[in-house]
Amino acid sequence: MDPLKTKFNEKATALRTEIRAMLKEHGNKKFDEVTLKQIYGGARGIKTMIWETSQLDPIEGIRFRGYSIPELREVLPKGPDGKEPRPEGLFWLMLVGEIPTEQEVKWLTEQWLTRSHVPEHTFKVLDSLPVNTHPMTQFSLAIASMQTESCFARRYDEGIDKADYWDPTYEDTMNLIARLPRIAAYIYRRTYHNGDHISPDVSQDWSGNFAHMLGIEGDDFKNLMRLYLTIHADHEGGNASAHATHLVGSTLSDAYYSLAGGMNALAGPLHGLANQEVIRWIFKMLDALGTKSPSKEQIADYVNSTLSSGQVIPGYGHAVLRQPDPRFMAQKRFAEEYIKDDEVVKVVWKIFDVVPPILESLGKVKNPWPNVDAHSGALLVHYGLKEYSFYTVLFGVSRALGVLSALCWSRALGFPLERPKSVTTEWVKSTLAKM
Ligand code: NMX
Ligand code: MLT
Repeated sequence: MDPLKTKFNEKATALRTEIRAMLKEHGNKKFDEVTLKQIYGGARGIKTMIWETSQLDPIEGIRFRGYSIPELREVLPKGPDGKEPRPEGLFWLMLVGEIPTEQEVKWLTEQWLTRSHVPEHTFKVLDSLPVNTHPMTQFSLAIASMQTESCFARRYDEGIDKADYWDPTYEDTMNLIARLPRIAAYIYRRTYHNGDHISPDVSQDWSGNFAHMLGIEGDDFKNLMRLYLTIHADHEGGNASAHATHLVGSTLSDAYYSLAGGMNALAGPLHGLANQEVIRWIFKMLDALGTKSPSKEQIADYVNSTLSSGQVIPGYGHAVLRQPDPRFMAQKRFAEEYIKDDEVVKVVWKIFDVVPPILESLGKVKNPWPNVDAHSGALLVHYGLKEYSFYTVLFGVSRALGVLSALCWSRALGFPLERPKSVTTEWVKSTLAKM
C-alpha cells in the first residue's frame, strides 16, 4: 500500500468534483483583462493557469500550500540534527496539501531509495558526451533518455482510461525524482572529478545522500543541500521551467519529456542559469578590481560598467516579486548562522546594499531587489562546490519536486491541451484602427 498515492487520489477526486461544479456555475465569469502591453510583454500578470502547489505574492514571496519559507522551516520534518527542513516533506506537502509526520517523511525517503535505480543506458548516454558538455545539457539528455522507463507511455500504449492518467504519472514522478540526485552527482563527478564516481549511501536522507554522492562531506553542507533543495522547488506555475513542464505535459507527453522541457527552460540565463552567472560575475569583478574585499564604491563602479555595456546584473530583478526574495533572505540567514565570516558571502551582502539604488535610478527596472540566485553561489563555493557551471543542475533537481507534483495534479484534474491564442502585429493594427 502506498499511503501517499492513496491520499493523493482521495484529495484529487474531491477537488475534481468541486471544480466541475464550480465551472458549471461560474464558468463564464471574468477573472482577468488583457492589455496590449501584456500581449507584447511576455504575458506578465495574466491569469491563465491553475497551479495547486504554490502561489507567489509580489511582496510576501512564495507560499507553498499557504506556508511561507520561514514557516516551512518551523513545520517541516528536519534532517537528523534537527536544523534544516527535508525536501521530502515539502514534496509531500505540495502533493497532498498536508504537513507530513516524521514517519511519513521517513517512508518517502525510503520509497525514493527503492526507486532510485538509474538505467544503465542513461550512464552510457552521459559517457558518450564530450566531458565539457554543459551540465544542464547533460542533465536534460539524461532525463529524456530515461523516458524508456515511463509507466505513463506504456500504459497509454496499452489503452489506459483517461480517468486513470494520474496513476502512472504519479509512478513516473516518484521514479524520476528518486533518480535525479544520482544522475546529477554522476554528471558532476564525470565533468569535474575525472569520472571518479561515489556510490549512494542508503542510510542517508535524499539530500544527505546527494551531498555524499557529490563528494562533499560534512553536516553543514548536507544542511545547505536540505535548505537549497527545499527553497528552489516551486515558484507557482508561470515561471519558465514550470510553465514549460506544464505545456509539454498538457500534450500528454509523460513526466520524462515534460521535465526535460522544463529543464531546457531553466537553462536560460534569465532563469535558472542566473545562479552560475552571479558567481561568475562576482569573480570577474574581484579579478578586475584586484581585491577579495572591494569597497562599496568599487562595487558601484563595476555595476555601472556592467550596465553600460548593455548587460543585466545577474541575480537582481524579478518578473513578479517586488521585494527582496524570501529565498535570498533564507540563504542569508543560513550564511549568518553557519559562515558569516566568509569573504565571498560578505561581498554578496555588500552587493545587496549597492545594487538596488543603482537599478532603481535607471527608472525602468520594476524590481531592484535580489532574487534566489544572488546568494546561492557564495554558499556553494564556501563548501567546496566551486564549479559554477553545475549550479543550475542543483536548481533543476529541486525544481523537479514542484513541477512534477503539479503535473500529477494536471493529470488528476483532467486539464486539457494548453493552446493560447496568438495574433499578428497586422491583426493588432487593424483591431486598433477599429477601436
Ligand atoms: N539588471 C539590469 N537591467 C535589468 C535588470 C537587471 N538585473 N532586471 C531588469 N532589468 C531591465 C530589463 O532588462 C528591462 O530593460 P529593457 O526595457 O531595456 O529591455 C527593464 O529593466 C524592465 O524589466 P523588468 O520588467 O523589470 O523585468 P522583467 O520582468 O522583464 O525580467 C528578469 C525579469 C528576472 C528576467 C530580469 O529582472 C533580469 O534579467 N534579471 C537578471 C537575470 C536574473 O537574475 N534572472 C534570474 C531570475 C530568477 N530565477 O531564478 O529565474
Ligand atoms: C523561479 O524560481 O522560477 C524564478 O524566481 C522565476 C520566476 O518565478 O519567474
